[in-house]
Amino acid sequence: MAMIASMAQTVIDRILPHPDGTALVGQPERLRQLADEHGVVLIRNAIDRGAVEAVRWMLLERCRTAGWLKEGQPMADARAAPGIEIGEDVANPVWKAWYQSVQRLRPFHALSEAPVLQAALAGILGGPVYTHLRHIARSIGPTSAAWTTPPHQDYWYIGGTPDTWTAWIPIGDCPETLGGLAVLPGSHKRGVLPKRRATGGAGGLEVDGELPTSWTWEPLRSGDALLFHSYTVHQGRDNRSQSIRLSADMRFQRRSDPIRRGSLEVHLRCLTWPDVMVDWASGDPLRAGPPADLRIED
Ligand SMILES: O=C(O)CCC(=O)C(=O)O
Repeated sequence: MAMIASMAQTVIDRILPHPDGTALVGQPERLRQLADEHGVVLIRNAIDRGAVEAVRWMLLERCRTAGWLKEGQPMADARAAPGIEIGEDVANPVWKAWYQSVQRLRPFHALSEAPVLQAALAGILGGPVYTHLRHIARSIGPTSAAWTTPPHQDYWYIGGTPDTWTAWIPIGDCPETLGGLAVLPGSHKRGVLPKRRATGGAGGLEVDGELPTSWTWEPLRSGDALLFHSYTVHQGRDNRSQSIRLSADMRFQRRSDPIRRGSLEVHLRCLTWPDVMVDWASGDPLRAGPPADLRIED
């Protein structure tokens, strides 16, 4: 495992609930207003809970193969093996094999197509949605401070249109002890913020400068989706439990807006798409590449 100096989450003094758009999915204009105001919207039950739990099971089977689960415990609890450090670690062949086998799971990618999630995004974006292909899965183990994602804007990594929204999707219920994701509401109105190299966590960059200390966070359940704009500052919260936290990041934009080519690749280029889809049915709609008129930028 790579050794990274311990770096926990940035100070959070006050925790507010996320702006909740669940009841507004059928009222796109009101949902868009909420999203424009805060840059973050929680949609409860955006995805069928059973579908998320099925993906959780597949990820946990792969965690067991990786040797990350404590023996003799119910797999559903995701109890981590003692002393194990788990986080995005491309240099670690065990993590890489876990990640490649997760990327090959069609049901994982299919979570992005959930009808309520898509309806919410169509409302927020105000037009037909294009779903990026680079879906991210995250596994964060206990004593994860070194792996906690620092405060950042997704735009730094995604580029393309700033009007890209990320869905952070817990793959399993995410109570306080598991950490999850905290968001700085309204920060999308501050444009692109200065950044510096971070010592840990996914991505390797963090906001350079003082940040307010009131964040939104709340416990999430399988099926919920936390949506935020690509300028919205957010950070992981430390996993203080004994279990592994599993989650996904999926991105969406208006179909008519430009997209950076990297958003169409397999995350971290850990595989090629033909390798990912090798066992998927030939007529599977998820096999379709981007539409010919998508405005792809390098
Ligand atoms: O899940 C996490 O720990 C952080 C995810 C995140 O911030 C991101 O992917 O942009």
